[in-house]
Amino acid sequence: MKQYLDISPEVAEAITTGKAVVALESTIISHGMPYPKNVETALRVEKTIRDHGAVPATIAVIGGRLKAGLSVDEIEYLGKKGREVIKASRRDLPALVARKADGATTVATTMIIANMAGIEIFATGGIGGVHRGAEYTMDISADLEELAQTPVMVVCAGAKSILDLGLTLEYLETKGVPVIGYGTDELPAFYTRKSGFGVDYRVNSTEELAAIFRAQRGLGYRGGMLVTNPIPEEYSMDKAVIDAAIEQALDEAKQQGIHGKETTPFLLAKVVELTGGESLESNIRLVLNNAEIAAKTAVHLANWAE
Ligand code: PSU
Ligand code: MN
Repeated sequence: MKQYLDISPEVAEAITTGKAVVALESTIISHGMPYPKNVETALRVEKTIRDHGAVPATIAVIGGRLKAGLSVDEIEYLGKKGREVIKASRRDLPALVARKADGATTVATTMIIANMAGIEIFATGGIGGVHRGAEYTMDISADLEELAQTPVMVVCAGAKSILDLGLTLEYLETKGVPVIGYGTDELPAFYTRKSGFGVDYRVNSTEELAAIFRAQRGLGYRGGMLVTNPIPEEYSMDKAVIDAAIEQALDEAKQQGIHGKETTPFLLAKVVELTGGESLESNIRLVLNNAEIAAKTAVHLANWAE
């Protein structure tokens, strides 16, 4: 399987010498934000990770090669192509590799490629989950199955309420995925710090995040863990504003018959359109915040002594 993988020289050196490394996804670049903010943010996130003592490894598929660690030009290329790039979840990798095509990696595929490269931790904005109405549509993100089977810690800001957050937590419980609140007892809802749903454990230090991940490995579990880190108070949005935008986005998606892999990107873009730049700015801030926590945790993981 490693015959399809290219690790950048900097990331390869960090992995072989046991330095802290943090993986980053690329769907957030191509589908999650408009150009050029997406490229600017991707580079800022990489810088935040470096500033906290770790090496960033942005992950994507380029010309059919699975890439761990992108150059600035490659990030610019994906950012400019935007939604023309194929959004690649688990089921897409075989065809992209065989066709030598490009793909932007979701949480699921970023976990797969990070794990292949030997990277244990990954920072992003929000994960996919169980969509509202999934009891009829069966629309459940492959991200959840990946968390169940791939040993990578994912640091996010919870999930947007475009999803059914209660069902998402139930699914994760069934699959045995620990859901940690970083400094909170409540699952954050991406743009807001609260959702009304409790997490499994509240953890207040990055040392303890590393300890739980090491214990999970020691127990021989195959899956990963989900760390939910609330958006900083000063950047969080008004709940009524964001809820109204999400309801409208869901209505429009229904009217236009949006389904399958288009659903998440459609809803994300609609919410940004309806709330102007405010939600985009919040999105950027929370990703930077997650990058910081992931980098600090990666340093503890790299320095771990049994
Ligand atoms: N949720 C967000 N921002 C995102 C995504 C989800 O708040 O950018 C992206 C991530 O790449 C995630 C993917 O893995 O969408 C989930 O898509 P789907 O629901 O089709 O599995
Ligand atoms: Mn889906």
